[in-house]
Amino acid sequence: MKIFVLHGPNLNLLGTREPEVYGAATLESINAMLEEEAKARGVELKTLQSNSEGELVSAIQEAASWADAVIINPAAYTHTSIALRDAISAVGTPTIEVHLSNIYAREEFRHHSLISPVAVGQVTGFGVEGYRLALLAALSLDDK
Ligand code: CA2
Repeated sequence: MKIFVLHGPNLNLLGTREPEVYGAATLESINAMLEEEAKARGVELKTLQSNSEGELVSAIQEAASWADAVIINPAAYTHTSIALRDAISAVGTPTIEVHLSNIYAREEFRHHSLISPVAVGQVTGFGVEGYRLALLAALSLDDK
């Protein structure tokens, strides 16, 4: 099984700013944890972070030719990007949405996700652990 992990805008800042909201882990450490989990389970994993909506759309399109599942934290694009939603919907690769924080316990504008209607499911509010849960959820798709 091959899994693509996509991190959206500003997530490259993890561990350097706002640790009270997003925790102390860096993006590098999250990716390393995921690589380790994937290796232990015999799964291939590729990760990408981009601040650019277009780059994320292109990455989703390109991954359709090789990825069995996508794990995405679309960050602020969760709440704004019809382009990302359309890409996920168009390619049909099973996609799991992840958020470090509980978006429903935060500002009103974060309560609505344009991505969740086209995702298999959403993990929100469990910090870094949410990525591990998403990986397990992606693996479980193989049994479906
Ligand atoms: O909780 C999440 O994972 C979010 O996707 C994070 C986004 C936010 O816009 C979503 O509503 C919820 C923001 C990512 C910004 O990441 C930063 C990391 C460190 C310092 C500042 C921003």
